[in-house]
Amino acid sequence: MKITDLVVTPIAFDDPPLLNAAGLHAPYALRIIIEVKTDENISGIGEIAGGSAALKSLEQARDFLVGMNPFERNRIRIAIEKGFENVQDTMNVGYAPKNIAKRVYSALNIALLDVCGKAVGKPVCDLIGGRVRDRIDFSAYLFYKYEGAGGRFGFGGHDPEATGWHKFKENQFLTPDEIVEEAKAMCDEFGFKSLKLKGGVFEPQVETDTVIALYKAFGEGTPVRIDPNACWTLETSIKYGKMLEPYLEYYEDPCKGQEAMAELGKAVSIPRATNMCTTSFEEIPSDIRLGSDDIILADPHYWGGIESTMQLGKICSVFGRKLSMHSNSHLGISLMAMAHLGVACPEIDYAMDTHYPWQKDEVIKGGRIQFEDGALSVSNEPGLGVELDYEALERLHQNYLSCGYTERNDEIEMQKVVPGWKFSTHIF
Ligand code: GKR
Ligand code: MG
Repeated sequence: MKITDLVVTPIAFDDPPLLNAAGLHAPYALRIIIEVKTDENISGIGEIAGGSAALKSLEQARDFLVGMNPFERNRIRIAIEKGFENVQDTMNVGYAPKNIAKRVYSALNIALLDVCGKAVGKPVCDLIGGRVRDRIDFSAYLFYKYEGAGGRFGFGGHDPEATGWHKFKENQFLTPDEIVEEAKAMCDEFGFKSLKLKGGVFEPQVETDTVIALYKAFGEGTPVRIDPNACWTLETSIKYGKMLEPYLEYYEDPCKGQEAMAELGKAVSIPRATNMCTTSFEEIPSDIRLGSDDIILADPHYWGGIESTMQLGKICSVFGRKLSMHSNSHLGISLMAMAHLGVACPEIDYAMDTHYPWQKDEVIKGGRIQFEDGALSVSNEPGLGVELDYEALERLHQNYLSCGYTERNDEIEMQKVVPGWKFSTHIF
C-alpha cells in the first residue's frame, strides 16, 4: 500500500467564552483536520490544534508522505522529525513543544493508525496492544465562564446554539456556587464522576473556595483537581496547596517550571500533575532528577501521536510517575483517538480531560459522540471507528475562512473585554 495524498483542512467551530490563565477563549476554536489517502482507496483521518505553523508544515509534510507505506510509521516519523527540526510552532501556549515536528507527526500518527486499522480490519486500540479496559472514564472539565456563548454572536451575545451542552448555556459561572451549579449540570448530563477546575483566573482564595465548595457539594467520592496553568508563584502554590491538601485528587501545574514544581513537592503532600513543566521526552531526565511531578498529563496531539504516548506510559511506570490525559477544545476525531489510547494504555490511572461538552459542532458522520455514564468505549470498527462528514467539514472550513482567526490568542480576546489586560501581570 502506498500513500497518494495528504489533504489538510483548517476548520473553526463555535467556542464559548471560557476563562483561563492566558485570558479568554475566542468565539471560534481552531483545529486542523487531515486525511491520508492511499492507492488502495483506504484513507485515515486525524485532528490537531490549529495555527499557521502547523498548517503550513502539514501542507509541506505531503512531500514526505506520498509514496510511503503507511505501515512504515517509524520511517515516516524520523523523516518528519528531521524535516521540521528547525521549524518553530506559532501556538502561543506554555505547553506545546517549541518545535512543530512533534505536532505534525502527532496528527499523522493518528491518521496513519486509522489507515492501518482499516487495512487489517482492526480497531486502532488493537494495533497498540489491545484493550486493558473496556471503557475509559472522562472528567467534567469546569471553567469559569462569562455570560453568553460567543460564537457568531460574539462575546456577551446569547447564541442559544453555541454550545453542545444544553443546560445553562447562556449562564455565567464565576462564583464558587455558580461553578457547583455548572458541575452538577455537566455531571447530570454526561455522567462524569470526577471534576477538574480550570483555575488561574481569579484570586487563589476564590479558586480555593471553589474547590472546597465542589468537594462539599459532591462528597469525598468525587475526585476534584485544579489547574491554574502555572500562574501562581511557588509561594502562593505552597500556601494554597496546604489549604487544598484535604480536598484535591491532584494539583495540576500551579507554578511554573520543573524546579518550582519540585520545590512545591517538598512542602505540600498532594500529588502534582503537569502538562506544562514536562511536555516532551527530552524533558523527562530533568523531571526525574528534580522530582518535578507525580503525574504526567499525556496527550497524543503533543507527544508524537498514539504510539509515542503508549511509550510515555511505560517510561512513567519505570520512574514512578502516573499518567492522566490533557485536552484542548476539540471534536470527535480527537475524542476517539484519546478513547482508543485510554482503553489500551495500562498506565492511565485517572479519568481523562476533555473539552468536548463545551462544543456543539462535529466533523464526523453521525454527529456528536455520546458519553455513557461519564465514559467511552470503542467499537470493533476498523481504525478509529469514525468517518469524516464532508459537508460538515466544508461548513467548518468556511467558518475558518470567514472568522478571521488564524492563531489562538486568549490574551487578545481578553483585552476586548478588559482593555489593557496582560498575561504577564496576571501572576498571583
Ligand atoms: O482550554 O483554556 C483552555 C485550557 O487552559 C487549555 O488551553 C489547556 O491546554 O486544558 C489545558 C491544560 O493546561 O490542562
Ligand atoms: Mg493543564
